[in-house]
Order: sequence, then structure tokens, then C-alpha cells
Amino acid sequence: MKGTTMGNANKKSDKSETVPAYDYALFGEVENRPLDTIRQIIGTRMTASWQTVPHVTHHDEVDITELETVRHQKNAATDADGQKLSALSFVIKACVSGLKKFPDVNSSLDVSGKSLHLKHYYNIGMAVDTAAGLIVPVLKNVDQLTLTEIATAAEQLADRARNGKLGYADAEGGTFTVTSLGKLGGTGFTPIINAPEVAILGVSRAKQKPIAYDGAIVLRLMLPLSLSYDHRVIDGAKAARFMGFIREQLQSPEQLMAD
Ligand code: CAO
Repeated sequence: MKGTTMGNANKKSDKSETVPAYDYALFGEVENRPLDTIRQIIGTRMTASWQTVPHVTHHDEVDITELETVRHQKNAATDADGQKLSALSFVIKACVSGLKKFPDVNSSLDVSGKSLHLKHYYNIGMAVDTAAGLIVPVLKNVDQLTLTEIATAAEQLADRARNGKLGYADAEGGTFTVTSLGKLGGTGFTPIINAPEVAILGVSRAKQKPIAYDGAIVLRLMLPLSLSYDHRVIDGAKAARFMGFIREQLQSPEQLMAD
């Protein structure tokens, strides 16, 4: 008798958690397109992360006026065959410095929920928009790379992702992810954490904005950043400190170029 009651309760709960099937053809013509494997994997991973990880997103803006000036100067001085520096390579380098200073952000929660796996390596997942859908290959050991090497590695990895040339190992071992919609626009978004990582940094489009600077209102180039984090592991204050550190790094671009 007890077993039957439990069974019914579970059945009820299953129903309430599922979006009901719908006959869309009742209202007009409908085409049914099967989802390819990548789309199905994206769906499964996103749902798992969204349903199991308590997400919070912290938004901020960084003044990258100086960063873009030094970057363009450096790129103009680089010959045609040389590697140009992308803005994203500065962001990735700043993140690695941040992960070293805030080790919890470079961790994963044990499945028991009772301990953290703190990783002493820095592998940055980079979301790439491809014809097949979103792919997140991983830049390995980024702490051992110069800014120019990060730019080269990111470009090559994105090219391989777009050309369907990635192997399974290319998407493994990430410790933190960066997702940039900068080229496409937007003032901010709430990225879904690439679990079991515990944080992801979203980059939106930099825009000239009037802001108070040295006692005057001036136009500065502001970059919106959005950090989604797993609140089981990272508290809001730590996320704000991590973001503040990233902001300081990006506002000292010469330092990022020198290291
Ligand atoms: N603000 C304004 N313009 C930006 C910008 C930003 N934050 N970031 C890039 N741009 C512009 C610049 O004009 C830049 O050219 P310069 O370097 O010469 O100034 C150009 O876009 C470069 O864009 P890119 O896309 O070729 O290269 P990238 O290094 O910025 O990004 C990659 C590489 C792979 C991250 C990107 O191509 C991509 O695929 N992004 C989509 C990721 C995605 O889908 N995320 C969503 C995940 S959640 O669904």
C-alpha cells in the first residue's frame, strides 16, 4: 500500500516537471526537422547545468580605451605575417591571472557536495559559434602562454572548430570558460556555466560611453562583462572581487602584454 502511494507521488512529480507534448498542427502548417547530434548534446548539457547548478550572474563594465589603443598600436607595428593580438586574448590572459588569485573559481565541486577539486592547471574553454552550433574547445595550460601565443592558439582552435577538425581531447579538461558575443553585439547576457566548471565569463560588445573620468565627462570605450557562477562554491562577494580583479588587469594592458 505504502509502495503504491510513493509510486503515484513520483508519477505526479514527473508530469509537473515535463513540458507537455503539443499538437502544433492544430493551428497551422508545421515542418518537423530532426536535431543533429551536436544540437542534442548542447540541449542535454545546458539542461543539466541549468537544473543542477544554482546560477547567479554578476555584471560589470571595464574601461578598455587604453587596452584598445595599445592593441591597435601593437597590431599596426606587426608585419603582415605576424600574429595580431585579439581583444579576447587579453580577456583570457586576465582570467588566468584571476583564477590564480581566486583558486575556488578554478575548481569543481565533488559530486558528494563535501569537497572542492582545486585545479593547479589553467585550461580555458572558448565558446565558438560554428555552422554546426555552439562548440567549446579548450585552450590548454594557458598560464604558460604569452599574450601572442594565446592569440595564436585561440585563432587556430576557433578555425579548427569551424572546420569540423576538433578531436574529442580538444573539448576536454576545461577549468573555466570564456564566451564572447562581442562581434555580434548585446549589452550583457547570462551565460550558462559549463559544468562541472564553476564559472563562465560572458563578453558583450564594447561601446563608447560618456563617463566621469579625471573630473570630467568624457567618452570612453566600455566593455560589458557578465560572470555566471555556481553559488554553491562562490559567494557574491567573491565573484565581485574576482570581477574587480579582471577589471584592474584589463585596465593595465601593458602589464598583460609584458607578462
Ligand atoms: N566589442 C566590440 N567589438 C568586438 C568585440 C567586443 N567585445 N570582440 C570582437 N569585436 C570585433 C572587432 O572588430 C574584432 O576585430 P579586431 O580584432 O580587428 O578589432 C572582431 O570583432 C573579431 O571578431 P572575431 O569573432 O573574429 O574574433 P574574437 O577573437 O573576438 O572571437 C570567437 C573569437 C571564436 C570567440 C568568436 O568568433 C565566436 O565564435 N564567438 C561566439 C561565441 C558564442 O557563440 N557564444 C555564445 C555562447 S552561449 O550560447
